[in-house]
Amino acid sequence: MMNDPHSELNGLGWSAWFEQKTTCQATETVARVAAVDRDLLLLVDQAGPFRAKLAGSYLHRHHLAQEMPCVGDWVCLEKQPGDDFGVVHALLERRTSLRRKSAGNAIEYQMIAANVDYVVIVQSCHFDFNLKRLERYLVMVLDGGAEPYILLTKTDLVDPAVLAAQLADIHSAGITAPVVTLSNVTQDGVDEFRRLLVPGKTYCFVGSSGVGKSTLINRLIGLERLETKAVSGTGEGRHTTVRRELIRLDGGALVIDNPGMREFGVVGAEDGMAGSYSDIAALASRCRYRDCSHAGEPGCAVLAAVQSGEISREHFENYLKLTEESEFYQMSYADRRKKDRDFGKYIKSAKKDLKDD
Ligand SMILES: Nc1nc2c(ncn2[C@@H]2O[C@H](COP(=O)(O)OP(=O)(O)OP(=O)(O)O)[C@@H](O)[C@H]2O)c(=O)[nH]1
Ligand SMILES: [Mg+2]
Ligand SMILES: [Zn+2]
Repeated sequence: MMNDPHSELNGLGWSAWFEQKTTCQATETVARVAAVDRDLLLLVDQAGPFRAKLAGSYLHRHHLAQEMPCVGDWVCLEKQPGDDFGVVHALLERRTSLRRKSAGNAIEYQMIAANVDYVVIVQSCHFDFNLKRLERYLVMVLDGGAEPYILLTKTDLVDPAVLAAQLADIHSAGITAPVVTLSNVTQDGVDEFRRLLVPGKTYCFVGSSGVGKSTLINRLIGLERLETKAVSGTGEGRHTTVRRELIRLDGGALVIDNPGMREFGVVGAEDGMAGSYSDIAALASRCRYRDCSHAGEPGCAVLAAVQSGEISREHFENYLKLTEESEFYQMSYADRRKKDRDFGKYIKSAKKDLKDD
């Protein structure tokens, strides 16, 4: 047995792997990043959660996005006894990373989360299911060294035959990652999913906005802790979650909620695509859902225009290809853009959830 002076952190995801990599000085302690707001951090250690900031010297020496702490990171910090505010001096090496290449930048990555054991790729079987997107997520997960789970939600909204066809699609694409299906409305499958969660392991939930990530995590917590979309119709639509955060469940597993990926259609207006696709952007503003993906939703003005021949199918498909790429590479763009809520207020509520009592 290896002597691990930090074993009291095991419940937060610590393991011998990190002990071997620790570069912390004797005067420093170790904690895990539960949430980040620029250079302000919410950390958690065996004593519970507390606030910290990044040392100025760290900011001087590190400039790439992936060098900044992200949710799930382990950090070395200095904290005076009795002090409830820490100063972070270093990041520990990451065992796994969930990250995306920044568009048009060869050396920079956008970090989604670090030291995640399992990434739960969530798609709703109602309108959101997309095999190509699923495959890109799988590549991202495997590239970062974590293990994937595929989770199809909203099974209450589709015919069992539709769900069966999606499962068959996944299977015939040669995807071997475990697939779980559930409904947050009927609770069908929720307990089965809960039983998969292993104490001390970290699960990161990713997927489009509105697929039910926060709703499920709330069920797992047993509290309406995370903000979810007000129940209105089927819930497809705009982003609700704006912050990545690490939450400990009663059963001992650690979960990270994420804001949804940017949706199709919004990207064009802001990313220089508006010029060549301004016709589609203009039509998109008349779709029933503000963040319509033009993939078959009711009241889609873009698809109607394709059907009537007002815009050519080829032009539309090129647009989809482009938006899908930018959507994928800019997952955190929307949440960066989103006005951040008061971090202090958030920390108060988060502190309750991370308390070890
Ligand atoms: N019918 C049905 N609705 C669901 C289900 N799960 C979630 N919803 C609804 O879908 C909407 C979106 O759920 P959220 O949990 O906020 O979705 P999210 O994935 O966290 O979305 P973002 O935070 O924007 O990324 C809400 O109105 C939920 O009530 C489900 O299994 N079935
Ligand atoms: Mg959410
Ligand atoms: Zn549309």
